[in-house]
Amino acid sequence: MNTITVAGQAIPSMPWQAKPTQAQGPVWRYSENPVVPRNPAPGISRVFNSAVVPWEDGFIGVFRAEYVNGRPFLHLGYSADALQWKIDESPIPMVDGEGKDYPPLYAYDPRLVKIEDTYYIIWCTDFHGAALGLASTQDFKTFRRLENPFLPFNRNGVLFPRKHRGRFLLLSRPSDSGHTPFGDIFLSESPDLVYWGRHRHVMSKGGQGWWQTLKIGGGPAPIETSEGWLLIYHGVTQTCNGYVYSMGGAILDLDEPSRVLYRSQNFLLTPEMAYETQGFVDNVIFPCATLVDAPSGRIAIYYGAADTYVGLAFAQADELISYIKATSEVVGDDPDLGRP
Ligand code: BMA
Repeated sequence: MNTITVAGQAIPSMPWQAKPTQAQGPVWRYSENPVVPRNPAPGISRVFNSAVVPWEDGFIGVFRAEYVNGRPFLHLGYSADALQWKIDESPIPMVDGEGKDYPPLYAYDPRLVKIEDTYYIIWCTDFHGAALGLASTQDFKTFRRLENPFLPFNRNGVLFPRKHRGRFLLLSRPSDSGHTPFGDIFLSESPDLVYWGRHRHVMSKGGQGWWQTLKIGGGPAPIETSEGWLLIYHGVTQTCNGYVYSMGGAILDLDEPSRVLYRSQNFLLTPEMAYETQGFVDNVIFPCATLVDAPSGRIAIYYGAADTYVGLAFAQADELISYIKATSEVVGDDPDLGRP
């Protein structure tokens, strides 16, 4: 009997394919991947690591668009079916609190989440080094930048989809100025999206799973379920040919989300297909968004592939959660509150 329930809205029109019989593990790829190919709009050479949400009669997304000069910015994309995307040719116009233009110097790895009646974009921006940028919109026309949550260096921010005890929750991975030779996931909270504190350690890299020995980072916004917050994340290992980015899964306590209840020691998806193993950066799977149909528990996972494409994968919430529990290995003080 299915006793695992998922919070949130029904999205019956979201993409879905049944699990192929030969699929291994609880996550399987969309057969027509990638969903965003190379050169998807004039001046844009690659789109990857991007986030989508339901919007009006269809879907809208914030896409990491790498220009023909190699610099990344955020562009909106529109779709009726969340599979065929039309990417805007101009970047998202950001303004400050007074309505004046306030464009980021660069922008990458966006996450997009709706909290109450507002959509928030969090991304990696420049602030004397890589830092988290934050902006809000209610209509996908006006995008107001808010204060950057943290000092540099921090490139990986993920907001929870609802307030917890009246506060916004943010997962992030503080780092150094380089390509992060270390990295655990931390949790911070804020009453107003300006002041952040009560920092807690959530998850360590490492454990038996060698695929996540170098660093880990949050992926899509956590999904609220009866078993806890389902967190899809990325883990990185270092090989003699460079880094390999895979997808992992964990379940955080609903009341105390800095506690890890379960965490699969196995990756959920690792680079295998040509669009994941060959691209601008080979061997990267970087999940940034999900669409979740709460009544059926269907999950569509959008991930960047090889820093070149947007890929799509599917999972069924109860199967995924059961797998994470069955293969769980919590690492170090993962199960603790993570207080300083
Ligand atoms: C990370 C980020 C991601 C990128 C990944 C692999 O540090 O910069 O944007 O997908 O590296 O290159």
